[in-house]
Amino acid sequence: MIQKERTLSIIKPDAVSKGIIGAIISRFESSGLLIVSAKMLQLTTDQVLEFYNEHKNKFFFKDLMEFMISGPIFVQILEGNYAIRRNREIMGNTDPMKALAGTIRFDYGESCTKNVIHGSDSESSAKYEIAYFFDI
Ligand code: RTP
Ligand code: MG
Repeated sequence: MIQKERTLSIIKPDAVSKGIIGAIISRFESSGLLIVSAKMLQLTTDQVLEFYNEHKNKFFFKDLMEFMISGPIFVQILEGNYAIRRNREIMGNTDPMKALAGTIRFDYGESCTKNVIHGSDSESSAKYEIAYFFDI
């Protein structure tokens, strides 16, 4: 069955500063996920609070905030068959130590905070997050 979907992906500041944007994008493309729009930007504290609002009271939020404003990010819309689930599979577990071998976070992640990449986790979050960053 084919279910064409779009999802939001963010290459986080750790990955941008390591110069692995290209390596990560290659993994999307070789997994059948096409980049339909992309841009580089730096988040403000207000934007992190808005974007990660569900986590604002969690113990890790301060670290997440400091990390996400620490440098530029690369944001993209990915499109493909079951793109939301497929992207989460390619990313791997939030904790790189628990991620499966061959996933992006297993290969490049340093910690639960510095874990390289974000991906929408449901159809509703994909819709919200795409609209948050793009006018399409
Ligand atoms: P994301 O939203 O970034 O795609 O990651 P995720 O769904 O795998 O994980 P989530 O639970 O939504 O957490 C969002 C981000 O917060 C940081 N985090 N740190 N120190 C910790 O235990 C911890 N837990 C989460 C990570 O940067 C995570 O991606
Ligand atoms: Mg999440």
